[in-house]
Amino acid sequence: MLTKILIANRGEIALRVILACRELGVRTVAVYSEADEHALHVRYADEEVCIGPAKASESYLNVPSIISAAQVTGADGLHPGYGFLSESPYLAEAADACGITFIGPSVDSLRLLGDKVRARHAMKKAGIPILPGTAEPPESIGEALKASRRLGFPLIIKATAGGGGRGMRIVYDRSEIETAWSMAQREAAAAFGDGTLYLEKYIESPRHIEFQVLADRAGNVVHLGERECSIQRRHQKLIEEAPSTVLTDRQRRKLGKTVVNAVRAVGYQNAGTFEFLMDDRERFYFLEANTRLQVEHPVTEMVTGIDIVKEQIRIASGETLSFRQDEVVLMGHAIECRINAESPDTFRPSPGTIKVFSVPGGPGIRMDTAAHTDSVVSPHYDSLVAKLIAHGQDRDEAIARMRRALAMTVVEGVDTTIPLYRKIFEDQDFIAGRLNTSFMNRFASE
Ligand code: MV4
Repeated sequence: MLTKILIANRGEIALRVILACRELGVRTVAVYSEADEHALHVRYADEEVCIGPAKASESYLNVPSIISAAQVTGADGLHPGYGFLSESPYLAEAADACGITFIGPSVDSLRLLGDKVRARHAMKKAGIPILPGTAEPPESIGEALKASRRLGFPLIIKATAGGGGRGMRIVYDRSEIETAWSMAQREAAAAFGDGTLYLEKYIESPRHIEFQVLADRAGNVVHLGERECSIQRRHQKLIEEAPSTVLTDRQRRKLGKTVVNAVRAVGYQNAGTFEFLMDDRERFYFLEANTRLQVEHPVTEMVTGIDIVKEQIRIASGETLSFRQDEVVLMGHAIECRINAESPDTFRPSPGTIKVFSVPGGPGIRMDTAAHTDSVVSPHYDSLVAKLIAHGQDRDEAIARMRRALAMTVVEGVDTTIPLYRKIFEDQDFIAGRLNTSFMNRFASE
C-alpha cells in the first residue's frame, strides 16, 4: 500500500481524495496556490506545500513544482484528481521518472486515449461501435470536403487533441465547411497546441451515456455500470445520474462486456470512463475515453457502494480487485447536481466570499464540497462549489430527496445554480426521464 499520497489538485476533489486516504490510513500531502492558503483540503491533509501563485499555469499546472513537492515530502504516490493535469502524460511521465506512483493509467494509455483518432481506431479494433468518420485526420480542407461527400451531413469537426466538446464545430452544409474548419483549427491549436482535426457524422440530440470501469495490474477488469449525463450546457455537465433511464439490464450487460473487452485490449489500468452517444434508434457509438476520475463519480459510488477513489489507490498500490463483475450490484438510483457559483440564468461566474453555507443531510443525501462559511470562491479556478447527490430506492425517491435537499441548501454571498436545479426538478420531461443533450436548450428557451 502506498504510504504517502500527494494530491495534485484543489477544491472538493482534493478533499475527496484526502478522505479516501484517511480511511485507508495513508498519509497525505496537499499542494496549494497562494490563493488557497486557507482552503479546506490544506486543513485536512497531513502536510502541505505551497506550489506557486494563484494563476493555475504557475501552480496547479506546474509539473516541476508538483513533482518537487512530492520529492521534498517523500510522497510515494500522486493523485491528479480531475481537470488540471489529470490526463497529462507529462505529469505521469515525470512521476514515473522520479519513482512516484501516478494514481491513474499508464503514460501509454494516456497518450493513446488522449488522441481521439487513435482512441477511435483502438476501440473499433476492439469491437466497439464508433461513429462513421474519417479514419485519419484530413490533411487539408480539400480532403475534408472529399470526406464530407462520403459521410453526408450534418458533420461535426473535432480536435484530435481535444475532448469534452472544446473546439468542436457542427456543420450542416458543404458551404459551411471551409470557415468552420479553419476556425476549429485555430481554436484547437490555441487550446491544445495541436490543430489536428477529424470529422464524424453528427448525431442530433443524442443521449450521453458513459461507463465507469476499474482495471487492476493483474488484468482484472470490471465495469460499475453507466451514468447518464445528458443534461449539459455548452459541454458543462449539470446533472448526472445512475443508472440511465433508458438502458435495460440486457443492454447494460452487453455494452458493459464490450467496454471491459476494449479496456483489456488496450491494457488500460486504474479507473476510466468510456463515453457513448445513443441515437434515437438506441444504437450506441463510442465517443471518447476519460482517463481520469470524473466529477460525477459519486453517483456510481452511491448505487454500487464501491469507493472508486479507494479502489484507485489500491490498484496503484499493486493490489488486485477484491470483487468480480457478478458482485457489482446496482442498488437504487442516484442523481448529482453540480452547484456552481454562477448566475442561474446567464451562467456568468460569480466569485466572492460565501457568507452563509448551510448544507442538508438526511436520508440518501451526500454533499461533496470544500466550501464553508467565509470560504472564498476564487476567480482563478472553475466555479464548482459543491456536488449535491441524492440516492433513493428508485428514481422518484431520488428526485424527491434531491428536491428537499435543494430546498435546504443555503449559499449566500455568491450566486449559485441552485434556483435552476429547483426548476429542473419540477419539469415534467425531466421527471419522466425524457432526457437528451438538447434538454437544456429547450429548457432555457422556455
Ligand atoms: C458528438 C455529438 C453528436 N455527434 N459527436 C463530444 C464531447 C462530448 N462531451 C460531447 N460531444 C458530442 N459529440 C457526434 N458525432 C454530440 C456531442 C454532445 C454535444 C455536442 C454539442 C453540444 C452539446 C453536447 C452535449 C453532449 C454531447
